[in-house]
Amino acid sequence: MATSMVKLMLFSALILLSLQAVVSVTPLHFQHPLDPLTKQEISLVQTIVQNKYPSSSNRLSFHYIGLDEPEKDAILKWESIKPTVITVPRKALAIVIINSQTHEILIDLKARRIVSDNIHSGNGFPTLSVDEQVVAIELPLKYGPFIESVNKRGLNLSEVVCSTFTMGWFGETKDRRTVRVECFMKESSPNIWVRPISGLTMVVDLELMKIVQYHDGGIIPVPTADNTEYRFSHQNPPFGPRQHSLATHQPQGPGFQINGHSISWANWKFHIGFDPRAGIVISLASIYDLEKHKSRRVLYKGYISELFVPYQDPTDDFYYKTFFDAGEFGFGLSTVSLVPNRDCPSNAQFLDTYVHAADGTPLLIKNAICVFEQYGSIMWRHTETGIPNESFEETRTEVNLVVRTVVTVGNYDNIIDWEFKTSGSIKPSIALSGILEIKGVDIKHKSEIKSDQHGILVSANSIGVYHDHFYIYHLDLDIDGVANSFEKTSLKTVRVTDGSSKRKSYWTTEVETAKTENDAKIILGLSPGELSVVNPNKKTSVGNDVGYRLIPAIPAHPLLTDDDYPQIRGAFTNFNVWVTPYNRTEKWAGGLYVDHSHGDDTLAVWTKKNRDINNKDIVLWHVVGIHHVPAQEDFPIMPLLSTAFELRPTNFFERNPVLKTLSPPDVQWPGCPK
Ligand SMILES: *[C@@H]1O[C@H](CO)[C@@H](O)[C@H](O)[C@H]1NC(C)=O
Ligand SMILES: *[C@@H]1O[C@H](CO)[C@@H](O)[C@H](O)[C@H]1NC(C)=O
Ligand SMILES: *[C@@H]1O[C@H](CO)[C@@H](O)[C@H](O)[C@H]1NC(C)=O
Ligand SMILES: [Cu+2]
Repeated sequence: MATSMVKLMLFSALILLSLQAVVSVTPLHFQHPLDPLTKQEISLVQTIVQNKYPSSSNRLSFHYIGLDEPEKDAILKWESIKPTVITVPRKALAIVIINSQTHEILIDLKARRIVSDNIHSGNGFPTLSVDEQVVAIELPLKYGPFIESVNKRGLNLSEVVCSTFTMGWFGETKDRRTVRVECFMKESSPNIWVRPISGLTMVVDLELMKIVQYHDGGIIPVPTADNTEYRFSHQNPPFGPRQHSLATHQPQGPGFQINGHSISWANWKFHIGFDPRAGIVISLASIYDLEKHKSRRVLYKGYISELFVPYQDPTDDFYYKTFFDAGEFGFGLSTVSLVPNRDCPSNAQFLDTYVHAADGTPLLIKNAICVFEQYGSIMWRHTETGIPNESFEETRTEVNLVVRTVVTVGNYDNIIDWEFKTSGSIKPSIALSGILEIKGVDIKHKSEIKSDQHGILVSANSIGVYHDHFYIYHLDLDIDGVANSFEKTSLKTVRVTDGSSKRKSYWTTEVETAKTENDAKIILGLSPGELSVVNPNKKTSVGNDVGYRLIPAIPAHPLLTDDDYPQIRGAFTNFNVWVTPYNRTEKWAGGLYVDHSHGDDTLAVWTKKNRDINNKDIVLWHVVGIHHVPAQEDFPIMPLLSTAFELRPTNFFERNPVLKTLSPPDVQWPGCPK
């Protein structure tokens, strides 16, 4: 009886879950002005552009179709007056290559008309489309000189798989939309990335869609397929270690509600947007203050603006590998479906989303985002042993909310989490998995290495090339209001020289408020201190400015020289922290057109204006980096490597905001005696 009851409950929970999924894809809810474009809206963009530029007489491909975000003022007004009273413009931006020219087409979705249509004339090209890459990777298989190279190596052409790689920019003045194509051997293992056919240079012109440059630098053995398999169904025993199930059982159901793309959970409310380029976008995050009886804004908008991955091998095969994954390939376009029970725990709920194909057709990404609660550590505790005969303990369980997506760009998988804590912290984290980019070499053992191989021999004939992963977060914090300041609190040693203490030294703090952008360019390192965004117009009852502190990720600094082309393009990595005044168009830290970019539209360039940031609407940028010296454990597939930072309230609340929190009720497992 009890079990069938449980089954019934589970069954209805499943129905609820699937209903939730349906709700998320059909616009039954009231549309939020920050909601990602719907399937219908993407189709509308496609139709409007095709009507102006009929495909019978024009060659067009869509490289971006996304929400043209309303001005912040409009959103804030909408939010305060409530949705039914005020309408916010609903516009889409389409970046379309029409007859080899890049158009920025702004479309009013309500009026169903083109607002503006401008041709981009600066440097750089839009995000690549998946469709053109699919065509480009087929070209070598029909290209005589390549077939000859394959035959010369005794390889089977039917087992060759190719992939596209953006070319970067190395000072050329004449630019064409080109990509490099490299090929790999499939054969008995699907792990193509560790089996490159090295030594070939192939360049495809994407406008002409043909191979325009080819060079065979000589035969280098393709690494063996042995021990490169990672699919469970194709592996051989022994298996292990064994893992035991760990179900999260939520007898009262989930503690969060999803309404369209708006989430409410515990004391938090926020909106989940999605962009073909940025992927997941967290907006309008506010926390309810139990004492002030109101919701207080923390984050207006947060997302990953760019990911820069420069490889550190200067030779012909690799020098150009200086990727900008968000701008060149699109984090949204590269978002993959999450696997229930594996990528996200069994209590997760999923959101679907739409992106677009090169012809403008909407494409569904099922289970693109998951939301779930998980146990954290202890929220707070104390065991009191100091009161005679009255020892006791008070302890609170921490349950956090996680929003997760996975972005797979070629060989690498980026696990992107936004974790919310009831204590007021937001903890964004990045974790990497997937497969190393391997360079084939004629070396089977370390003892044969005579010169710098620019990486680590992770397997016979396989160099895992040195590289970095630099993510830059755009964090438009609005701490209890829009006007904020950026503060650096330095911890300084003070020497006692006047004999007033038995101590010879102590430390104290020194606070500086950044006046302009230059004051806020921070290289994190040895000098201890705290970085915070405060609202100088709002004070706590004892007079502190309300604020949020950045507890940064382990700092990573670029090692390339400032005059090196990739570093000019990726100059947003020059500092770990930057602050800019809010500007709706300054979204992409590496520039809007980052493929073949010249670095003339980066965060480093914008901030040269050294604008005023004191008591203004400001945006915090944080670079989260990983220097990757590969190791054998990263082969043939890499266990998660992660880094995180925290945005933590600092004098934002009057006291511990979870002082009166309720721990979750103890779980009585069905069928278990009490
Ligand atoms: C080449 O690969 C194809 C497809 O896997 C296979 O059918 C064929 O037998 C292979 N040819 C040789 C010569 O091994
Ligand atoms: C604590 O308990 C012990 C034993 O029950 C008793 O002897 C002692 O007087 C108590 N101390 C106080 C401060 O109450
Ligand atoms: C916003 O940023 C763009 C790009 O940096 C700049 O051209 C424009 O002048 C800025 N607008 C304002 C109001 O500062
Ligand atoms: Cu790496």
